[in-house]
Formats: sequence, structure tokens, C-alpha cells
Amino acid sequence: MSQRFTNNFPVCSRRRLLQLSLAGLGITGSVAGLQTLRSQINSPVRIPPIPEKDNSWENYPGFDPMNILRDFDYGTISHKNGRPVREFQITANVTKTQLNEHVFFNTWSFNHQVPGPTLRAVEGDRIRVIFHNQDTNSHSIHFHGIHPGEMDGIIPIGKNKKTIYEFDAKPYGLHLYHCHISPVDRHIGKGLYGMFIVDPPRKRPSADEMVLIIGGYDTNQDSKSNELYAFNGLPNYYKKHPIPIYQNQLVRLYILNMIEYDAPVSFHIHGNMFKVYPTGRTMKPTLETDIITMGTAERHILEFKYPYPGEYMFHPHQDVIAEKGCMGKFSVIPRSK
Ligand SMILES: [Cu+2]
Repeated sequence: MSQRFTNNFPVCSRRRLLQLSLAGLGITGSVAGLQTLRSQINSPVRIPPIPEKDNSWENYPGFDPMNILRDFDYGTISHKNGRPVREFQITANVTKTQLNEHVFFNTWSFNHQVPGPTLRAVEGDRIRVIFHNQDTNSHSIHFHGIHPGEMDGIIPIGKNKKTIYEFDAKPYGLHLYHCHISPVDRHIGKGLYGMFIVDPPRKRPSADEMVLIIGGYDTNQDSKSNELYAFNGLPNYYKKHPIPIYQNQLVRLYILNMIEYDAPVSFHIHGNMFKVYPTGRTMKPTLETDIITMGTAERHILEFKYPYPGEYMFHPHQDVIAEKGCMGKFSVIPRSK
């Protein structure tokens, strides 16, 4: 069984607490301030309850973007030569997917979901991905990051064939994986992509962590444009089912653009600003803004806290794309609840 976590918990030394208290609060020798800081850092991340879905077409059996949002697959862990080996099982399949009230689409999917599972490791871990192609078309898994050429995942894996991709997780940052079989636009556009997070050796601070992958669907299959767009697989899902987050709690958003055919798209949140860690390759933000633009396969870590309760949209500012399904909302819940 894979080990899965929905949040993380802080590990913080006394020295680090003192550094934070001095740098973050401007408190020198204040016992009360240090106690407050200690309670803030030591309080575990709270994940708000997910509201029940109504009895609509969305109960069609399939993947649920609300589950994909905070689901991290850490693999099955063993040890070899004193370091962790994380083994992941990934299949490629055809999954009949209901995109909205009227449109069914045969997605090509990793583990029967679009996007595929979010794979997660720590820099330096050994990664072993056992890939089983259960589709009739050939597929592969190509990872971004640093690895040897023979593990680059560009060789077609045929129907009912298996292969193993094995490499070291590096460098730390936010990466991705996708099928790399020609025509790649079709294989990605039908859903064969996912996120690959390599955590830095020194953990990032505790936060409500979540994944959003922007995708497009070429439902008329003309290989020219997309007719529908989505965050985490289903158009307009988070518009109808806002993502609950807590007021003043740090959100760490891993965002990736996987839209084919269109020019780069932006990501914008309402009522707030976010800090940007480009490609997740920095420990300090390089920018604070409320909109960022990404080409296909470009990705960033964004961090923010909402100071006021309420509902806030997020979407690309290419508004045609937003209106064709790439629209969502955060529901900011007062911390007292
Ligand atoms: Cu493919």
C-alpha cells in the first residue's frame, strides 16, 4: 500500500524558533511572544471538512477533483544502501469520463484519473516507477528533473507491456511527468500527465498543501484547439464545489499548466496576493503578485493566507479559457469555526 498524507507537521528546533521569533516578530527576549510563536508553529495544519456533494450527475463513478487536490502519493518505501527507495505503481488506461452534464470523453489516464497521482519524494531518494500500459495505444512516462537518458521515458511501451523507470529524485522542486509518445499534444490533451514533487532536504514550513493542474480537452479531436478546460480534470468543478480553506492559515499551492494548443496562460486569485517560488527551486519567494503566466509544463509553488472570510475566485485571466471550465473558488472559513 502506498503511504498517503494530506498535510504535514512542523519539526522546529529551539534555535529555529528563536531565529523566527527575532526575524518574523521583531521580538527580543519576549517570553510571551516566543510562546505565541511556539504555539503557532506547533499547531498542526487543519484541513476543513469537505462538504457533501448533492445527488447530481457528478456522482457518476470516476475520479473526484476534491480528492486529487490534497492527495500525495509517497510510494511504498523500502531502504537500500541506507537511503529510501520509493516505489510507485502506475497504469495507463482509457477512462470514460463525464466532463459536464452533456459531454462524455474517453480520457487517457494514469491510474484512472486526470491528472495522474501526485508523486512525492525527498531530494536524494531513489525513485522506482513500475509502469503497466493497460491501453491498446502505446504510452510512456517522461519525467522532468535530472536523470540518465535511458530513463527519459520516450520509448513507446506497447499494449499490456510493463517497464520500470528508476532514477534519483533531483533536484528539489516542482516537476511533472507525462506521456511522450507522438503526437504528444494528443496524449497529453487526453489526460496523460501528473505532478512530481521533490521536497527539499530541509522541509518547508507547515501549510495546507494542495495541487492544481490546468488542463484542456480537445473534445472534437481536431488537434487545433480545446473546447473545454479544467482544474484537476473536471471543468468548473471547484466553481460548483469551492475549495474550503481556513482564514489566516498558510496555503501552499503547487500549480502546473498542461494546456496544449493555447499560448501561455495565467493564474490569478481574487482578493489576495501570493508569493512565488519559481519551479519550486527556491526556499525564499522571488516575487509577490496576484497573477502569474505559465507556458505548457511550466509550474510554480505559490503561498498565501486569506485575511478575510468569504468566497474568492481563481482562474486564468484568458477569460475565454476561464469561461470554458477553468474556473474555481476558495471558500475561506473563519478560523473560529
Ligand atoms: Cu501516451
